[in-house]
Amino acid sequence: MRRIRANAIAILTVAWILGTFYYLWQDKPRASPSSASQPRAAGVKSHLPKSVTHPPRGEPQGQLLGTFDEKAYLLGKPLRPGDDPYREHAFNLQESDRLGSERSIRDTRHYRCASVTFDPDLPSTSVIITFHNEARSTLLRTIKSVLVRSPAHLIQEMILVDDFSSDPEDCQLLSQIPKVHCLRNERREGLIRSRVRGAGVASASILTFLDSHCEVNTDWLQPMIQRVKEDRTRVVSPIIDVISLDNFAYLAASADLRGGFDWSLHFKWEQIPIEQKMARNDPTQPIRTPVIAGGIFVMDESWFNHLGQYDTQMDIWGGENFELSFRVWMCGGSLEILPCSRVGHVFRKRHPYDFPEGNALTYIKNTRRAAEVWMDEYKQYYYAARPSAQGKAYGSIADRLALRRKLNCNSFRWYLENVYPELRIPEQKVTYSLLKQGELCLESHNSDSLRLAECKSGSGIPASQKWTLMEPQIRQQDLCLAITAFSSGSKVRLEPCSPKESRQKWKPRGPALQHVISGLCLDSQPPVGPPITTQCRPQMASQSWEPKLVT
Ligand code: LR7
Ligand code: MN
Repeated sequence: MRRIRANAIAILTVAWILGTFYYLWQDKPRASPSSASQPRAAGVKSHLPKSVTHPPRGEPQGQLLGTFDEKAYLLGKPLRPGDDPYREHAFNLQESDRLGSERSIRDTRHYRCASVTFDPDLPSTSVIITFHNEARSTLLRTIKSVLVRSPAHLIQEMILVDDFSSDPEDCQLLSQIPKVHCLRNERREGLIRSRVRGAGVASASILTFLDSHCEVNTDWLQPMIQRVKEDRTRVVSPIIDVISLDNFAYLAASADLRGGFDWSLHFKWEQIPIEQKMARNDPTQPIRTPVIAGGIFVMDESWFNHLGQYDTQMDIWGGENFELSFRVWMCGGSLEILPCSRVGHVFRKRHPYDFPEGNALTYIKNTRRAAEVWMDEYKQYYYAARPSAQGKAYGSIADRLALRRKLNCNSFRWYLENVYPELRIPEQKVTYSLLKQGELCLESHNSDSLRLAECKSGSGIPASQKWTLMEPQIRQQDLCLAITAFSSGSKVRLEPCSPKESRQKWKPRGPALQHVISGLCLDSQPPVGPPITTQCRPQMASQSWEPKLVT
């Protein structure tokens, strides 16, 4: 009897110690963020690949892949001895091939995620994966992880969009797997148009986008479908774990990160603001994010179409995640990261594929389109951070501006105030100048009218003589110089600045100031009366406005 009691106590003690360790390990503080595009892995040991694999839940292995011959597929493209394993894919192909089509990975979620429950009647999803020359082993592992780690009834289909890879069989053969369909582009389109094509044939009411080198983790799908089912305007993504590009170890990413960016439109992971972090008493709750990384997210299909899918004039890679993120927030939706959903992704240091127009030009074209359509007057900070973007071609944005009007979206200012107040607005180096004509200066009076008056100097310069020349605007605080009619002789006055107002757009022409659309110049004739616009004759004294910087 005593022996039994002693044993029971011993067992309980061991269980208690193990439990405490498990708890501490799960709740341990996470590592600080990295500013690179790869999230810093949390302070846990990597899960090095093992040879053991769990049998897929509910589905016998054979039925899962149908007639697909996995061995033949993988052996069809072996890495030849002596070849650089990083050359073709910018990750270690040898390691990826060694892992084969499936492996077990550590469940990296917070332990409390395991007890979260979901509606029994969640809608199913179409999974869309676009790829250009993906390695067979990573692509197959992506697909198989979805089939193995998702409840079968939630996967309506998987749509592969082969973006004109060199070998059409990479995709074709995979369509022997039940539920897997393959579309092939007849020319290289880039991931944006490829995703739109995939979404176009999707039959489920919810779309799930994945990169072609992912491994989804335990119960990754249900939290995302649940949130979108409750509110179709939510666009949700998982925490993106890190699959090492060298040894393919699966590493847990920090759960305290969200998506952010700087003014050059460079994506980065950043810490959740401290107040939000303090308020988080439930680690299973969603994290609001200003932008998503872009590759892995779930979105209601009708909401995707209503919001205008993607900007299909963006090419190859880059920028579409900003365009989508701004659009979702500004047009009535929201973006979330769901900590109970985890998907691993192979982060790379370089693009393994070519950009027909060059990498830099393509990124500029795409981000310029996002900035021009969505960033209003704040686009000036984008140009200031990326001066090389100025003057580069970006095509017509008329359709996207029309879409923005039709959807009646909020301003970028609203987005900054409500969604991303942490984004620091660069200090404006405002320089003032007088606009001199001989001894006289252009001056405002009675708030909106103009006249010429004797120039003041030194500390005696009144605000009414100080102008800010921010092409195309000529400003005094929030008021802008504007014509009142497009014909010669138009009165010129001050009115509240509006970035789209063409009556407020000017450019220098020699010593004269020319109104951009009418082509007329600011003229002080009649001599003492208020200035008007007349035919440009920049040599004329009455059209000459000499800027003189003042402090
Ligand atoms: O021409 C192309 N055609 C394609 O189909 C170029 C690429 N692709 C495919 C490619 O095979 C891959 O499946 O598009 C996908 C994304 O390309 P990657 O994996 O080379 O780029 P990435 O991982 O750096 O991509 C991140 O940023 C992109 C910006 O355009 C997209 O939004 C990607 O989806 C996005 N990936 C993720 O968000 C996963 C997490 C990484 C981060 C941060
Ligand atoms: Mn990727």
